[in-house]
Amino acid sequence: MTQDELDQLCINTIRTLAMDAVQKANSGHPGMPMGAAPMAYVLWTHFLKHNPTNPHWPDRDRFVLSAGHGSMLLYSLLHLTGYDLPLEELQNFRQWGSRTPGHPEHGLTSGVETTTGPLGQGFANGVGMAIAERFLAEHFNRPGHTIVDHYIYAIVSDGDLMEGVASEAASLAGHLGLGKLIYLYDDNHISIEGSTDLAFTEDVERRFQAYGWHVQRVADGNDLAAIAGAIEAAQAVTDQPSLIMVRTHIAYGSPGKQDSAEAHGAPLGEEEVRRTKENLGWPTEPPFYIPDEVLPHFREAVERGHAWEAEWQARFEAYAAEYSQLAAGWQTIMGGQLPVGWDTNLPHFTPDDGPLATRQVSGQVLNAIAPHLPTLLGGSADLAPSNNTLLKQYDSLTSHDFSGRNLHFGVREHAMGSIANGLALHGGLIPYTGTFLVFSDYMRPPIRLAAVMELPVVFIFTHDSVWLGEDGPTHQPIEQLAALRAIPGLTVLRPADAAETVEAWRVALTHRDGPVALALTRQKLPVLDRTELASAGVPQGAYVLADAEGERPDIVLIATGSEVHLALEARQQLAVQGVQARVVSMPSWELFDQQPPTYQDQVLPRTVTARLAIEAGVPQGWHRYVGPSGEVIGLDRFGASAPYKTLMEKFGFTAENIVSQALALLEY
Ligand SMILES: Cc1ncc(C[n+]2csc(CCOP(=O)(O)OP(=O)(O)O)c2C)c(N)n1
Repeated sequence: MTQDELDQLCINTIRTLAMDAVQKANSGHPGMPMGAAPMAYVLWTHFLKHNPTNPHWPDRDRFVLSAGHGSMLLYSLLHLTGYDLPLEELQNFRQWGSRTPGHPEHGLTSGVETTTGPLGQGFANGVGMAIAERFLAEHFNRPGHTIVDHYIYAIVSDGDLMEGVASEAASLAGHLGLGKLIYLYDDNHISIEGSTDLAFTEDVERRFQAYGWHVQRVADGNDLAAIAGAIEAAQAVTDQPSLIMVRTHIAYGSPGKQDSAEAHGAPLGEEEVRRTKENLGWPTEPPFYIPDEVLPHFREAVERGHAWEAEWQARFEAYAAEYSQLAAGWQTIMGGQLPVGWDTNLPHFTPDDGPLATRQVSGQVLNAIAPHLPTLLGGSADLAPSNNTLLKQYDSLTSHDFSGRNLHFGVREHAMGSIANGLALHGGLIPYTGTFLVFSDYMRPPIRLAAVMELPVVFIFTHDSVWLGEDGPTHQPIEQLAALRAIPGLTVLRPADAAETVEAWRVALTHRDGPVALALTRQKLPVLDRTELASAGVPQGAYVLADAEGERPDIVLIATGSEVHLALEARQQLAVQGVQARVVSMPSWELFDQQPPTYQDQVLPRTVTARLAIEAGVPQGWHRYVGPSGEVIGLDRFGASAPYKTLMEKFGFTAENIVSQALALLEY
């Protein structure tokens, strides 16, 4: 058999596995894998530096299937090249408990670098991975010792390129000159509704050139030599990301469905599968047929992978011999651990420090921990001075200097979230982002995906309530806290003062199996006197900050963030009237929900049914804590443009109103 024949056999194996799996599942997307199989084959057999038996080898190339609906392409490649994904898993495509879900899921299937499916996300994740690669190379490589040196490849589709998040990410990638980023564009002219002529007629080539990308075209997606040549040329360009536009045909080989949107998201049909196999010169039976010559050829990846990793390991040992501290640091961070002593310089605050906005405290914490966490990397979507996200002792990360620790995302919240996910996915970095809480809506998709993937990303949100004041309703979050709390697996923290903010950061950094959102104030708040009040019980999610005098509280006031101070004031006023109130500060619902029932009952005793929650946001969800006899002081309307103290008066966020509502609850 000639090499050409073997290549065709391998490519058609990918195609037919995709067709058969989708047909058997009676659901899925056969067309994309069939069209993109040749480019994937070239990339995976000639270029991708990976080790199928150790998918976590840190210096592997990353491969992102941004067009996640074509998941069978990836599953075929993983199986064929020798990852832990037996053929039975492909035969169980999209079934309960399989490792071949409809869209690739990071953490479930070995070799899947990121969860994709929501178009555009993988594109932007890859940009984060490429930033991570350059940053780590800059921080860890030493002359004669290269331990970080890999590419980030992706296959992206029309849908990916149509999504705004890809534009944001592409723009930043071009700006930063991410030369290790090489994307193959499955330019098949078809999306779900039909031809891309319906809605996508821009000049992609010139668009990406304008972003600063190196762009090439491959006229025939079956021309393996042209694809290989383009990848080589892309590798040779080290100061620009690369887009290789590969003209492909959806459902290539299918007599009835090639170039048709019908092949996008439905099985070809038994008859069409048979005709396609015949057309490709393939036996029509059995399904999931892998010719004898094919597997050994693909499985050469295993040997190659071993050799690559062994060679890297030897390099790492030489590096460790010369730079033992760096090597130890590398192992700590790549293991996802925090260096010992990372928290030694965490600041401590007392009321003598005067009033402080929690965003200010957050900035101080970041600056205190940054020297101990050399791979803490983040920034803001052009709001660093407001979000207090700047690491003051460090430079900006620029296209010329990747040692910088301040990442300027530009006004690109959506890509910021997805890039931060990419930083986390790459490994070795502790990513954080910053913007106003109201704009969390602009980055909700990556926050959700960070939660789906259980990624340790810290999302900083300042200006966390209507009390940001004069900017008015467009900038004042109302429903955002509730919306974030609705995301499973996301831990939302809204600290009430400096001490709670420090502890919130401690939680954020030690919480390694999911994202954390910090909601921080614009306005200054007094530092609570912890000699009189309880210490900040942030890890428990809620704690008794100030208890009622006597045995049992008449009422429990539950508040978060800035409203805790109002609750404390109300407690004192109630005491004058003979009502014993307990104040519970509740920085995090999620953490409180994880406490044992005994603790929950200590904080919110079942026997005390008079409960009043106070939070400057929609009341949605609070009833589970205040119960049927409780009440919520919240905001069921958008805000208004005015000084925040006026707004507090107008919206009833005063100690006096809390007192009168409390008394009403107690039917005084
Ligand atoms: C954010 C998002 N919107 C919508 C979809 C649904 N969807 C899946 S694939 C697709 C477009 C398909 O076109 P293309 O990207 O060209 O893939 P191909 O048809 O070539 O397989 C759409 C709209 C999605 N997955 N993600």
